[in-house]
Amino acid sequence: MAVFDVFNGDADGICALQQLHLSEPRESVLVTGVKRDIALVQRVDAAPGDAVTVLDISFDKNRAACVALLERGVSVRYFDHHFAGEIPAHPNLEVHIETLPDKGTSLLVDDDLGGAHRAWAVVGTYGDNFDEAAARAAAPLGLADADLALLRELGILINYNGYGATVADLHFPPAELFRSLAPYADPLVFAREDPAFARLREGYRDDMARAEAAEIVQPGPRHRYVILPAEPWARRVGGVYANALAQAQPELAHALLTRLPAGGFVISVRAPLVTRDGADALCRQFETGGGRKAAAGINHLPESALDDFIAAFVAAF
Ligand SMILES: [Mn+2]
Repeated sequence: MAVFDVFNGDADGICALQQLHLSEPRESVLVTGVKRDIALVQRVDAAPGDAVTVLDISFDKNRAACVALLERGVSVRYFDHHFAGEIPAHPNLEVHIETLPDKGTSLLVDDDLGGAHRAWAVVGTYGDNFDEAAARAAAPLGLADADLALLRELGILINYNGYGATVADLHFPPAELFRSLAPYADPLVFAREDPAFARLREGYRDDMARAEAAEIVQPGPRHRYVILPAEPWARRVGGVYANALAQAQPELAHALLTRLPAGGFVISVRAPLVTRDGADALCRQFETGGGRKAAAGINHLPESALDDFIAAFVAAF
């Protein structure tokens, strides 16, 4: 019988899997990708009797592939906190899905394991930006402030490693990063001793420094945007830098435009943090736009539509 572990390549996905492997050490086939690569179950080549665990990717986006596995006689165990839609009842499907605003997959796995590897759940929860939930989960561990801060930094760095257009953009392919973490029962030891941590910390600092050197344009009274080049560092750091800009100027709306290798832009929009509204409505005006009220994006804006986008951005906020 073969075992497959399918997981989002961000911190929440990796730390969810880390907890399961520490509890049930096993050989498995790892199926993962960049953070936004979420249609992963369709890549699983399982046979009748095999077992598949899926972590931190929307059931809605993987329903058809899961049903196909179940019909083939494969058992599926699913942990996630994104929109799920309808979940079929099947004797070989075990589901742990909750869609609370501050509970990620690492905490769902932590529930199932009775808190056995809590420190890793805390790392994954910080990675998903659920700072208060992470601090609450960490309270029983009685950590010193500096150690809690190190768990938070580790979560941010593993999350940062997941951003890129393809795995080639990343410092570490997510499966490789997982294998680096796997021997460590204590994430603090990983952070202090493993060279992968130092490399992520340096990469993060370098990428942020390059982003901060790019010109910030102010096309309106409440509007700032930045254009980044078609380089791997820009694709890695864009989402993190957009959040940093928004936090530094909470009254302002922000747009981060990253040039695509084939021309045009991929865009991240952050509504002013004081209102957290309007980003989705702006982005939906463009063909490949979508997202949430506070944070939305456009997957491909042609170069010729740049002026239209800036005008719509100024009109929207
Ligand atoms: Mn998550």
